[in-house]
Amino acid sequence: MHIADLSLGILGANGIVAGGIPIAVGAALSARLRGTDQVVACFFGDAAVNQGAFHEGVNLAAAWKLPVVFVCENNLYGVSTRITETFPLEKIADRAAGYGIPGVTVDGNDVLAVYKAAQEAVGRARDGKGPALLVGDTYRWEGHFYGEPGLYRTKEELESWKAADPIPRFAGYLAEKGWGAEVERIAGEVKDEVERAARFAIESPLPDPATLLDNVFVPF
Ligand SMILES: Cc1ncc(C[n+]2csc(CCOP(=O)(O)OP(=O)(O)O)c2C)c(N)n1
Ligand SMILES: [Mg+2]
Repeated sequence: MHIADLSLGILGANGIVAGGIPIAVGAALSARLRGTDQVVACFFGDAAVNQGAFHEGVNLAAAWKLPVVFVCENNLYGVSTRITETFPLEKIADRAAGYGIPGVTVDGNDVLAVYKAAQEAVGRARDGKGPALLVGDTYRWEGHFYGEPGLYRTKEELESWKAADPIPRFAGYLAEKGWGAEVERIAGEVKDEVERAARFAIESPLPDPATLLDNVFVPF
């Protein structure tokens, strides 16, 4: 969640549910003012769509036709609250009609379906036609936080979603197309890279406490 890398255009995240949405709209306005062809992809959970910041951000982006794609990962729960307890419509994507933008629901565990829907929404945004709301139906296997008892859902529900795991599903598709060896090669490379990164972290010295407040305050 809390990943940032400005060199890759990843502006970061924050712990405020829906807090990233107005920031994404600001980034899209910045792209417009700078005259670039950048499109902002803004990710949030199902809980975010009931926040005021969602309404304000999506509304302004729609009114100004800003280049932003709002991507909602709908995993049915905000922490332990099932979406049916807090959301009156059948589909989150139906909210888009209230802003006059396209709302698309996609199987979030189908890599190619997500890619295709994202490609369309990004192309539209880049053509100056404004934002879209893209909702991927998916699931979170683990708790919202570590050690969570998980009493709000059944074992059967969890198991049925594990069976729909997008990774083996896509790997199976690639293997059918004759790309099995390539998938294994990439998986091996990724495993090595993760192990190298973990070793680097373990072997690196702890940060100097004197740097604690670096990047927290703007120097005067
Ligand atoms: C404005 C705000 N209210 C409440 C919280 C406490 N809180 C943390 S996560 C969360 C719900 C997150 O739901 P969702 O985005 O669907 O994430 P998931 O539980 O699926 O991981 C809440 C209410 C918060 N971080 N920010
Ligand atoms: Mg959720």
